[in-house]
Amino acid sequence: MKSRAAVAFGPGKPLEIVEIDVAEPKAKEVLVKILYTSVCHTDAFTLSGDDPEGVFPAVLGHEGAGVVVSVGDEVTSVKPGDHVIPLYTPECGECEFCLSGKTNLCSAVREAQGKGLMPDGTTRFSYNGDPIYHYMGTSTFSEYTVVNEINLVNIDKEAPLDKVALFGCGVTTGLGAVENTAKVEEGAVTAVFGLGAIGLAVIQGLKKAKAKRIIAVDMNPDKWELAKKMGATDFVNPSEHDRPIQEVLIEMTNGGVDYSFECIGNVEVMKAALEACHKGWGESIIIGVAGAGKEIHTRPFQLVTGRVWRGSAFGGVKGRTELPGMVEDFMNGEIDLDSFITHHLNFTDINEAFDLLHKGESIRTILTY
Ligand code: NAD
Ligand code: AHE
Ligand code: ZN
Repeated sequence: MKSRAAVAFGPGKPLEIVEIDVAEPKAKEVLVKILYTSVCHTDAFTLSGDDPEGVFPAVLGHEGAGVVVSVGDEVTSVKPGDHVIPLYTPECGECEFCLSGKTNLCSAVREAQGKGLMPDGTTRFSYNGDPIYHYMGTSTFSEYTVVNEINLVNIDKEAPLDKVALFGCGVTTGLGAVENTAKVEEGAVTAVFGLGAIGLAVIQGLKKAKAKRIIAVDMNPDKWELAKKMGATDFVNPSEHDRPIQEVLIEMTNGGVDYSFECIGNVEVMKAALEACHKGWGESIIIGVAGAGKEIHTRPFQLVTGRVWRGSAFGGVKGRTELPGMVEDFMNGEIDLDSFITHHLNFTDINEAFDLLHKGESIRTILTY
């Protein structure tokens, strides 16, 4: 079938809205009509050419929601008409990773997914007869997309898809990093570096966990208002200090924070976030995605003396098992999604959504097909 899509033809180039061909779903695959998508910084990261797994031309996009159109053979968990959220972290429930009880990283289709391919080594997208790559197992920047059944969660039909699309990445990642990865306890002293959707969702999670202090760190003071609304108690702008920001935080907290979260993707900030942690027990969670060739560094003594570095992907959340519950929490008013939605645009204005994100003017733009 034909589908409107925003195609990334090459690194650093604006997306082009074109009509692509989308093939029928094969066995264990599903054709989904995406109704809403938003842009996460990771899409911008891959489009920039910094992603070692970035392949072009591709249909990017991994934060969206839609309706099942048709299913391939052997699909049992969804049917046409079901409302779904595509998951870049799938859940097969059968692989060594899924069965370990230790991680949400499913290995069933990860290798092909990282190459922009379906598990049979081919793509379902083409343009003028040439293949177009998939992205993160989701490709929500096409009105019709084909995904593996295990990359989909079936959700409550009553849930507003233009809001719960945010569970596809940003909000789930931030909330999960607090609850599953850091396991923050009541009364904790915390710092959050980077106040985009991820950092703000971390703040919302910290408020829920009853953290005593939530220090929000960002170079852009315009982010403070929303951070405060979400529950931040202090704001620090590194550009207003002429010494390492970790020193400022250690002084502010009488020895360092119990937990810090890096939500930017900057390896120098990752070092600062780790070193801002309290000796003996402070834990720093890396959420931000850093570009090809970048490496983290600190004196090993920082770890010898009890600080811990952890990473978090999709907030440690097992999407098919846990997202229906998070959707219900939103419906019951326990999770705020509305505050993240700063802009609405038509899908064809997707490059404007990228510009707003780059300029720091948006948190999330909901794009309507
Ligand atoms: P965003 O662009 O909306 O937010 C980033 C924020 O960081 C901005 O407010 C910006 O002003 C601030 N910032 C940039 N440089 C800074 C610095 N040196 N010091 C302080 N603040 C600085 O991005 P986002 O969509 O919230 O994504 C944030 C990061 O999280 C990205 O790296 C993204 O790729 C990553 N991410 C990771 C996961 C995961 O599962 N691990 C999931 C989603 C996003
Ligand atoms: N492709 C990159 C890594 C990208 C990355 O770290 N992705 C995060 C999700 S970002 C969502 O906005 C993630 O979940 N990673 C785990 C995984 O299996 O991809 C690279 O460096 O090659
Ligand atoms: Zn994302």
